Amino acid sequence: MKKQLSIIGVPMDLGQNRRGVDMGPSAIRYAGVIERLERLNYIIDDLGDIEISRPDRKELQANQRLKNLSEVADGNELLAKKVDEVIQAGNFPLVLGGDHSIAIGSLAGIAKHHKNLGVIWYDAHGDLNSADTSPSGNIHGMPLAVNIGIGHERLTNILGYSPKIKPENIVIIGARSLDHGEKELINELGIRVYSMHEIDRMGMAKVMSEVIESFKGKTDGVHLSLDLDGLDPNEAPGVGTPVIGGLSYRESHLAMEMLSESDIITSAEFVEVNPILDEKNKTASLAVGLMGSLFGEKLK
Ligand code: HAR
Ligand code: MN
Ligand code: MN
Ligand code: MN
Repeated sequence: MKKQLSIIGVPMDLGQNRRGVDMGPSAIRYAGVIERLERLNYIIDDLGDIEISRPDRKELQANQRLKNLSEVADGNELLAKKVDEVIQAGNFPLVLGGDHSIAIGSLAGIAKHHKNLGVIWYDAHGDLNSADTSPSGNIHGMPLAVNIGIGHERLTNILGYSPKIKPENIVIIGARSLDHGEKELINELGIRVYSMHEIDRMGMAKVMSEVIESFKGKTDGVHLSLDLDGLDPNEAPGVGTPVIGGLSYRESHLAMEMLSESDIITSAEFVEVNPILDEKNKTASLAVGLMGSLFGEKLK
């Protein structure tokens, strides 16, 4: 792993309906992310937060099928440029959300530096909706689709190219809430999914060995997009769309340690931390714990 990390906060809450997730980056910083990673001898450059424009109150969610489209697109454009700069400077981008719509900008900035970027989508959801299939119109349920080139042109064409990633380079881990249209797309494109069912049967160690093995030699970088709602809401209550029956902290901790050992991860984002829905910053602290493991913290 590169030793220079650039942290980018994205106070985005317009990809979904519940306010408060825009405070995710502050909550994660408050939970001690910088100190935690500095202790592991990383050189941290905290670039602060991307500016997100606020829609007019009466304009808010004017387009019910793609809520806050122009603000979400603008914020992601800025994020994409920032991430691109970080990679050009030779640093590892660590993006803090914000709702999951920010994966549109992160991946736009990252994928242009790779021919075959692998993506690990750690999430209760598939985030494979488009305006046509979305039950909610919330863009945070769409970023993975956008990144494979499906969705509104304002979103798919950020930084002027599309698609960003190939379906065969994606692995979804922790899924337990997929919409009808998402399931169809998964089957049609053969996207690999380790749902809770497979994780229960196989165990996280086997799942991660398979994932890591499948990326080796095939991808030229792997992005980790970790949505905190992939974890069980008993342990990570501070998320906007909790789904029971999720991954435990232990399983997730093991997954991060195995990724750390494999040394395949080249960029990462942690999203959907909502401190207003949290209990004493528990979810942000858990996110920081997972970052510690991902970046090599281990009791020897
Ligand atoms: N699938 C539902 C939708 O499209 C819920 C999506 C919730 N998404 C996130 N990100 N929290 O994973 O509205
Ligand atoms: Mn998500
Ligand atoms: Mn989710
Ligand atoms: Mn451990």
